[in-house]
Amino acid sequence: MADLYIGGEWVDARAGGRREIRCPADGSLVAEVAEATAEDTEAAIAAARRAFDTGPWPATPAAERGNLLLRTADLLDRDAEEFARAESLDTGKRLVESRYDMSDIAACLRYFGKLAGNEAGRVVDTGSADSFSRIVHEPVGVCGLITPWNYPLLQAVWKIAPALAAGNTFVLKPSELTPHTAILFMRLLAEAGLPGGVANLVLGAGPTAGAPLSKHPDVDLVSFTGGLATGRVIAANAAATVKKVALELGGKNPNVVFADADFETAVDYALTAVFLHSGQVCSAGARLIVQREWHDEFVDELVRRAERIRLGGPFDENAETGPLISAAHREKVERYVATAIEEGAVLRTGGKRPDDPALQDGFYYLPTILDNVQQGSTAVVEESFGPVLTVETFTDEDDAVRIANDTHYGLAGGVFTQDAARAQRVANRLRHGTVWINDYHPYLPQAEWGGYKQSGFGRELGPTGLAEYTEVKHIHQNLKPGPQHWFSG
Ligand code: TXE
Repeated sequence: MADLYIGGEWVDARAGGRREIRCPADGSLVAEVAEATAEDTEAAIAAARRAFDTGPWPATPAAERGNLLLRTADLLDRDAEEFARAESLDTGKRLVESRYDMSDIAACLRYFGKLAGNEAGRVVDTGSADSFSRIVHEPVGVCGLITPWNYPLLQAVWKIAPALAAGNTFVLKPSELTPHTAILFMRLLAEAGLPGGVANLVLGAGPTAGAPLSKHPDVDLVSFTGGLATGRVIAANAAATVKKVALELGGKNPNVVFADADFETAVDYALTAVFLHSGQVCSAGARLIVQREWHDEFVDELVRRAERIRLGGPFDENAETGPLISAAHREKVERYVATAIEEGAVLRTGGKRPDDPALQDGFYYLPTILDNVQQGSTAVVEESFGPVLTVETFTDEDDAVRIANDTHYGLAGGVFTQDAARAQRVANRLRHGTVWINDYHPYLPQAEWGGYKQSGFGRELGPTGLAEYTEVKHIHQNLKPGPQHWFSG
């Protein structure tokens, strides 16, 4: 089936490549999709360039662009179940979580749909009645959007919605592991009335189908969510043509628990923070940093509860979390745990694949807790991106902040305490882009999302998220034009 979307047409990969998509929960074949090469991506870039340079979209009034996003949100609500099932088959995540994702996506479309018409620009005070200056926001141009497999459509729409609201055209390359909701979403955009060539979709591997989006001179902006190593490659590629770059590169997110927190609440959130979607969340609270006097009791309780987490496939209603995305990813998590143990971590639970015969065909890994990890060790420095919690302890507030900030990442973190002043002090001192107090993981489309340090740069969501996709132009008008006579002759 032709499932690359280029210039408003569904086409096959020019070289005829195909890729099997298999469900990580049981290895079953979901579908075969086109595998693009760089040539296909270049054709998609050319289509996006034409649509930007000569098409109607960039000059469409912002409120109309916003209305298109609002219509798309309504269409997504209509088809939410089909989308959720497709997302679950590709990712292996529980259907109930995919349904949440779809409603978050519709909320994001509505947020940017409404924001689109509010980009008013401003008048600049020139201090003179003889001139008039104003600032306007314009689209950047052709955007290359590269997204990962953990929240496939959500992460794509965090980029697509502001890009379209601002009047850009784009080429999306979703993860090669999870292409289906991107295909379905292109159909919705077309149904909502988006002109051909504004939205383009290529599918396939990063180094082949994805790389032109960070290199090609006709791409003006590249926005990437994924791993740190790939982010560095993309930023380096983009430097050659000085593209605008936005990167979200995950985190090694601290969850700081003070001994004055509500015990039950803190335990419960500590579990959700790290084991939601088996840890495959960029903001996963994978580093528990707990006050020393609570350590033993708190970790014992976490272990007890982690051992009761039920694993299962997307349509198993008893399952509480699902598999990892691929065999290769599970091997990465296994290597991470083995290295942590070699470096002195104490394995308190998990650390292996489940024995349940029903789970043997999927890429499952047991919820794992590693105690006594040392600052600077691999377990504390590197993302596992799996269901693995590491435990560190602290003595006082300064110690907690120092440990929580001791990472080259800076995406998100949590603080649990019943002392309101302490909560604010610690939140202010954490060098992480989002801090949750007595909470973990809530997501608001109207609040900026992005990382400090090597978690990336540029912001998604919120008004700044829209600003990432605009250029700012200053238009200055002389209201009393006439010769200036700078030069005597
Ligand atoms: O990610 P990649 P991978 C982290 C997590 C994970 C690690 C590696 O720690 O274990 O990254 O995961 C495309 N030019 N995160 O290998 O490579 C690729 O096809 C252009 C955190 O799956 O970053 C896919 O579409 N594109 C993260 C996308 O980049 C390229 C979510 C992400 O893949 C490319 C996922 C290239 N040269 C993993 N190489 C988060 N921030 O949430 C790859 N790609």
